[in-house]
Amino acid sequence: MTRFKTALALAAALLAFPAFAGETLMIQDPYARTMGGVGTSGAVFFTVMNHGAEEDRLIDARSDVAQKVELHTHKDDGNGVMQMLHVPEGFVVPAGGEHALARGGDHVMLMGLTREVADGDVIILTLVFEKAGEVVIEAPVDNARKAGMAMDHSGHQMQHGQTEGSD
Ligand SMILES: [Cu+2]
Repeated sequence: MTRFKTALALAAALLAFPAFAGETLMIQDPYARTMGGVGTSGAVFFTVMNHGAEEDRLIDARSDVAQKVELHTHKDDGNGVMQMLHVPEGFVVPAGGEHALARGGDHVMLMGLTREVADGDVIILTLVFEKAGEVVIEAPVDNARKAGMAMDHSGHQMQHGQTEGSD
């Protein structure tokens, strides 16, 4: 393997254990943040990519790591204060598109942790989609992670066509 190809293979391997559901939905880059202790709360973030021809909808999430798991979003209350709201109808993932759960926006809320969860621990979460059904994901706890640090796939694209003589 050339060094370049090795680097590409490594980059591909680092693309955060994508979970497949009937080959139409892909859960990209899941991670969680928690307060840590039993009874405290946490949140899980990821991007759902929909490779299907029909839209789907994330309608529920379950995990034994918390007493209650809800789909939440953040909304400005009009006075510049961000409030968290439960979104029982869930989040639409458009056909051929994606929906990102991210800091300051939509997220899976973990309320009342049933055990202590620290950095590096992995939270098992079952996502329920209207059409694709249940998808189980593993979200590593990463409290040090900064917002907006999602993997940039564009750099990957840019390298195509430049493989000649790159070594
Ligand atoms: Cu929340």
